[in-house]
Amino acid sequence: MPSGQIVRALSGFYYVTLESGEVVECKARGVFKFEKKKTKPLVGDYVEIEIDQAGKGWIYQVKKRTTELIRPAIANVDQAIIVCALREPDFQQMPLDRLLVHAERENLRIVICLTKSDLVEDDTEIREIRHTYEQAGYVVLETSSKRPSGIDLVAKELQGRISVFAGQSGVGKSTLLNQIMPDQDLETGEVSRKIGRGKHTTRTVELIPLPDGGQVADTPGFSQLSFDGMEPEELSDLFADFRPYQHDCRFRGCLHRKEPGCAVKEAVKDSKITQTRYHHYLLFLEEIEQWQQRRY
Ligand SMILES: Nc1nc2c(ncn2[C@@H]2O[C@H](COP(=O)(O)OP(=O)(O)O)[C@@H](O)[C@H]2O)c(=O)[nH]1
Ligand SMILES: [Mg+2]
Ligand SMILES: [Zn+2]
Repeated sequence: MPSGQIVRALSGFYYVTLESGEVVECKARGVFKFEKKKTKPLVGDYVEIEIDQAGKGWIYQVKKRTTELIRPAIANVDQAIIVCALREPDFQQMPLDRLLVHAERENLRIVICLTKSDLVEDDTEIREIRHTYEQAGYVVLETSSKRPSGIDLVAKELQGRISVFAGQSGVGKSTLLNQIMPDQDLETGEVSRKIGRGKHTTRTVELIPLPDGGQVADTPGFSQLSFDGMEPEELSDLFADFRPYQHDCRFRGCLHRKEPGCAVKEAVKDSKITQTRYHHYLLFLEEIEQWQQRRY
């Protein structure tokens, strides 16, 4: 019984790459159960298939997933490359911080990739961004697809891992991937100058094998970024720069807001956590509480 990995899903068909490298078009035999919930096969799933007498492929078993993303629907991803443009559109910290929370929640390794560095003249801003996120422990890379520069650094981080690219439309994800994998020729979109946003050009979820091992998914990545279902107490653990301090607060379950003896607020005062990161934490906390109020 051949086993392989689903690398693409389209209109009820799953494309499974076997160990031999052959790709078989399959359908799923019903639904599968993991941890008591029913589930459909996902791109990224390791599966066992059967080829019937008519030559049709059937998925009959899906192996346990290490990770499971919902939007994009993809299994077994190890790493998120969070892509932010420095210009066109201008760098904004809030969407980055939001993506970080979601990637942390999925337990993914995280790399921050700052694109379009060719459009930045003064690198003060880049230094500040680096300072904030390297302090939090993240790998921060700068790239330009125009020069080009930094592309090899991204390629190195991708080696041997299954990565998903996350980031707003128009930041340069597909352009970057095209430079890493020139024979893929993914569709890219011109940024509309009027609205300053890119077109939605990337649609299907597909895992693309890398020349030096590993795979990437060219998808819009974490497209629904609500905090629905999250608990307020979970949030500070998803801010990597809060982690060294959050257990030193005077009160257990401290939400680092107005509580006395808060080690996180102390770290903000000492510039070990930036004001902006702390401010975004407070905003997200409020958002989570609002979600909860709506639920109960
Ligand atoms: N100046 C500059 N433009 C870039 C760079 N990377 C991408 N772009 C442009 O940004 C636009 C959106 O790129 P695309 O890869 O489609 O973004 P995606 O939506 O994130 O996949 C395109 O017009 C690209 O030519 C870069 O490094 N420098
Ligand atoms: Mg794209
Ligand atoms: Zn605290």
